[in-house]
Formats: sequence, structure tokens, C-alpha cells
Amino acid sequence: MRVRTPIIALAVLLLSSPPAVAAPQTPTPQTHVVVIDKMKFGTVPASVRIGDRILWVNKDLFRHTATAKDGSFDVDLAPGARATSIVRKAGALLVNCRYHPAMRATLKVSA
Ligand SMILES: [Cu+2]
Repeated sequence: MRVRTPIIALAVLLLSSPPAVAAPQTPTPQTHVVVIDKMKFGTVPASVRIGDRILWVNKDLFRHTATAKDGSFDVDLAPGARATSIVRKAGALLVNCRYHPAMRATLKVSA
């Protein structure tokens, strides 16, 4: 029982430590869903902020990607698959599918 007490004390210390990241004025990141179906990206969210997540959901019968033109993310989605990417830059973010270049979407990202 000599070892257990220091371990418990350490655990309590770690659990009671303040969070490492504190940004009181930053809005909580949101997760936006974009559905891919019938060879198209569905409605994109009207307002995306840096740090938000996009949950890409492939409801199509075909494999697609959500590939940011600026290289910031590239998710490959088998039929029925879903994956999340994080938006890291402000501005108009062009997204397309590597397999079907005619599939395009533009996310308007604000700071
Ligand atoms: Cu595609």
C-alpha cells in the first residue's frame, strides 16, 4: 500500500489541473454536415468558422472524396462512409472530388 497513495495523489492533482487551452472569447467549434449523394455535394453550411469541423457523409452508391484545393484536407469516402475534416483557414475554400472533378463545393470560411 506504499505505492498506491502517491498514485492517487498524482491522479487527483492531474484531474484538478486547469485545462491547458483556455480561449474565453473563441466560439465553440461547430460540426457541419455535408451530405454527398447522386454525384453531388449537398448543401454546404452558410457560416463556417476556422476550427469548425465538416462531417462528410457519403450516401451515394459510388466512392467519392472531399478534397480541399488548398491541400488542407482530403478524405476518401467509400459508399456509406463518413469522415471529418477541420477547417483551418479563412476565405473561400474550394472542395472537389478527385474521382469526379465536376463535383465541386465552396465553403465560405470566416475567421
Ligand atoms: Cu466523386
